[in-house]
Amino acid sequence: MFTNGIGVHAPVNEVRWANTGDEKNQYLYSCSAFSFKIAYAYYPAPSRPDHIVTVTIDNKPVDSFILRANTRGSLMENKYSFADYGTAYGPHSISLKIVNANPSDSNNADSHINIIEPKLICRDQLSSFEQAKPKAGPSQPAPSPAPTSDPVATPTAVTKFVSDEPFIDEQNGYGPIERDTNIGDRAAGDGTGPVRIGGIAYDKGLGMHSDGQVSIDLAGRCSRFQSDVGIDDTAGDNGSVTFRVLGDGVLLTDTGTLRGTDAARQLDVDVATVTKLTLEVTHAGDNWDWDHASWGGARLTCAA
Ligand SMILES: [Ca+2]
Ligand SMILES: [Ca+2]
Repeated sequence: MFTNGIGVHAPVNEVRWANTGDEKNQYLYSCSAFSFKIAYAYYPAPSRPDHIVTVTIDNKPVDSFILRANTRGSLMENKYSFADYGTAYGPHSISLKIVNANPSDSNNADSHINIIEPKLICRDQLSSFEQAKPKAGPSQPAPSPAPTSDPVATPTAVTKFVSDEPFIDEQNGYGPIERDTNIGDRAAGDGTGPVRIGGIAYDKGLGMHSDGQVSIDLAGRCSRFQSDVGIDDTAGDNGSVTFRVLGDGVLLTDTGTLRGTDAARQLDVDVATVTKLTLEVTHAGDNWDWDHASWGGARLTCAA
């Protein structure tokens, strides 16, 4: 793990890591794989050209793909095992090169690109992503709504809180996603209290910020997803987001725009056939200011 992310800007930009022994650069030769996600910082951006991303290992291009201008980019993890490229003991250098695909285009105004969670898998080392552990929520003297009892749950069903589950991928617009607290500031774990929507605090939940997305593996064992959603009270009357729930990439529900002045919206989604559940927050088409997006009491009903 190098950093949580790196912002780059076309027309041409290259990020390179090498065996310098520098504090910021791990010794690559103790590592077995490299991964990253990449996405545009701003979306939509109608005047933007496509961009070409090239991955180079030991000065040899091993992959190249296009970041389509009319998308946010790929939120999937791109992973490269060094053994596949003849460097079983780790390479001397790796680099990511990002190039404006339209050389005659001099307007790079919308070409802000984020390299998200560039990550090394190394011996005796876990990435910070893998080290991320759920933490206990703050004690709450104020009354908080417990999850309502599930009328369709059978005696063999259990309630699982999303904030207690491992994330199989995640992206967040401002620092990492917070478990059981509001988003706070940019640092991890700096939430200022529980997620709170319309004056109601929730012991469990997720503090997110647009544009963000998190996925968990349901393994086909869960029947319902339920959550209250809204702009966190830490944003006051500011902010505007949409909350979306996707199952295996298919949109299941979309709240439309919710603003800081809106009450919490209750979601109750059938996920019986879903393997990969994705919770997404968008900036609702205006901007990212104060888009403190909270999932209050986000939970699943699953087979015991
Ligand atoms: Ca934070
Ligand atoms: Ca917004």
